[in-house]
Amino acid sequence: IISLRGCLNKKMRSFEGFLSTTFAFLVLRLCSVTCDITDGNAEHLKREHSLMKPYQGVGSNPSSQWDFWGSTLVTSSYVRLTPDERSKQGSIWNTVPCYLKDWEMHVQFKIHGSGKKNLHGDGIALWYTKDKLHPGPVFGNQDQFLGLAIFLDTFRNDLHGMDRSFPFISAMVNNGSVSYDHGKDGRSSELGGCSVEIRNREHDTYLAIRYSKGRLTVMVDVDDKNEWKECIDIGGVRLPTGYFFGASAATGDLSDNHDIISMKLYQLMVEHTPEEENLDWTKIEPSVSLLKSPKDNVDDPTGNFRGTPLTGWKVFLLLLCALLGIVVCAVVGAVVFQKRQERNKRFY
Ligand SMILES: [Ca+2]
Repeated sequence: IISLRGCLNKKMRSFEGFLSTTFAFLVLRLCSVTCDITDGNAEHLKREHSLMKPYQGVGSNPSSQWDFWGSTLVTSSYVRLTPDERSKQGSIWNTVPCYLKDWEMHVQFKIHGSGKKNLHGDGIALWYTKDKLHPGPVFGNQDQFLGLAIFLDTFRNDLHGMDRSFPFISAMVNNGSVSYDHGKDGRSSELGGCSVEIRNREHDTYLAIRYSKGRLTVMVDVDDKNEWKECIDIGGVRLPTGYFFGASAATGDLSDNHDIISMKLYQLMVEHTPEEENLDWTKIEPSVSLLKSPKDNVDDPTGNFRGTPLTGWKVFLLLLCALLGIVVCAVVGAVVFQKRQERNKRFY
């Protein structure tokens, strides 16, 4: 009985060990998902940069921190940038420049209309730019802007780009020199993106933009699961402080209701080195230090695309090289190990 109990105890202990390890793992997992994001942390919500129901004073009150233009209609439950009508453009802008170095913007939006599949457009753009209220051809805002744009493009203009489905979300950083190419859905200047079903959803749809320590992350929550899914995550992004947040939308021959329900800006508590702190962050020029810069994506005279994605056989070759490398390392390691063992034996 004693030995049986001992055995049981041992089993229980190992089970407990297993449980505690699993628990710790689960907590860590949960943390990596939730602790990563400020999610509704009211403490860090910046009201002067946030747009929330019932949008008190927006448009009518001179002291309002938001201003709008074009077809934009402010009701008590949504801000409609465009109605479901042809050739409309509208935008809404935060009039207070943002001097936070690290931030996260949560946008609740609703894109809906009577258009059937592929017969709707054009989408919403979210902005963090030097200028505000400058109407133009890029989803109702000016081209060759300075700053960051996130496009929620619902209409495929480029019939050659069938490798991706629409709606497509993409990011662009501009120092004022690059034009957004509507005909190619901005593909030549995009930094990353993903296809997401964001139109005519029954439930609430959200998008989050996080900018911290040069890293730009875009996440979406559109499946009514109350969880963020990563869409874009790139490093080496430089954006100044002192720019304005905004949202714009446009319709063309095809249309949709483009509604913003809320824009909530959270400050991220991130430490910077004294050198970083001493920099004048308002003087930073928007840029991205990728292997390929957005400009390098522009068609070159030979008609080829620089920085095209790796084709199948190139990926295969790379994988093969990696595999060979691993095999060589393993063999060398084994030989060295064996030699050492033999030497040890000789000493005895
Ligand atoms: Ca488009």
